[in-house]
Amino acid sequence: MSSTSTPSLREQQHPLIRQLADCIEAVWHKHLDLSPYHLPAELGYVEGRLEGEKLVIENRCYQTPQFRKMHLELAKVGNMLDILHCVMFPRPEYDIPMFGCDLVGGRGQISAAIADLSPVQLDRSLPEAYAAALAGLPVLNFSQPRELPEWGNIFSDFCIFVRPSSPDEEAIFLSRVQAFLEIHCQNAIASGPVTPEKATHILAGQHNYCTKQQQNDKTRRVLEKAFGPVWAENYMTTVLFDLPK
Ligand code: BLA
Repeated sequence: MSSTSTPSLREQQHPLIRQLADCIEAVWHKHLDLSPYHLPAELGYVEGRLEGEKLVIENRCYQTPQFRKMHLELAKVGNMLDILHCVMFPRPEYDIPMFGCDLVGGRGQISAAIADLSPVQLDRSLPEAYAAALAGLPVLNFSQPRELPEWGNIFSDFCIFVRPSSPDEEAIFLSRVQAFLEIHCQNAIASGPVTPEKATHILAGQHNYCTKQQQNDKTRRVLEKAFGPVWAENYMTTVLFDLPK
C-alpha cells in the first residue's frame, strides 16, 4: 500500500486521533497546493510485531511549493497503543516554523498530546507574523500539563504538551491544533523565499530540530522492540526526522 491507501487504520483509532487526522488533512487541502511526496516504497505501509501484538504503520505524505515534506503517520499496536505523528518540513528557502504534533494513547486514554509551531532560528524566535497570531490566541489551562524532556528545548513558548483529562480537554486540544494549522498555512503561502545566506541558517535550525527529535527514546523503544535497532534508526532518520539536503 502507498500514500494513497484507504484510511482503514484511521477508523480503528482513538476518536481524538481520528478527528485530528481528518482535521489536518482538511486544513492542508483547504489552503495548500498538494503534490504527492514519495517515501521509500517499502516504508509507506509497515507491519511488525510488538510483545505479541501487531504493529501497523500507515503513512501519508505530500509536498507543496513551501513545504518539502508534509508527513502524517498513524500507527497502532494491537489494542495497546494508538499513535498520530505529523510534521510539516518547510523548504529551507522559507522562513517559517516546523509544525509538529504527536498523540499517543492506549486503552481509550490519550496519555500524551503535543503540538507546536517550532522555531528554526537559533535564538528560538518565531517570525513576527506567527508570534503575533499565536499571542492572540487565548491562553489554555489544561488540568494535566506534562513536562518536556531535556531535548524539548526545540519547542516554542506556545507549545502544548498535556494529558487531556476529559472530552472537553480533547476538543480544546483539537481546536488549538486547528488554529496552529490555519495560522501556519496562511502565513506560509504569504511568505516569499529568503536569501541563500538566510536559508543556510534556517537549514541549520531544521537540522537541530531533527537531531533533537531523533533523541526521543520513547519513540525509538517502540520501533526497536517491533523492528529491531537498525530498522528503528533507519526509520527515525529517513522517514520521521530526515535532514534536508
Ligand atoms: C512521547 N512518543 C511518545 C511516547 C511514545 C511515543 C510511546 C510516550 C507517551 C507518553 O509518555 O505518554 C511513540 N511517537 C511514538 C512513535 C511514533 C511517534 C512510535 O510519533 C511514530 C511511529 N514526537 C513526534 C513529534 C513530536 C513528538 C512530531 O514525533 C512533537 C512535535 C513529541 N512524543 C513527543 C514528546 C514526547 C513523546 C515530547 C514525550 C517524551 C518524554 O516524555 O520523554
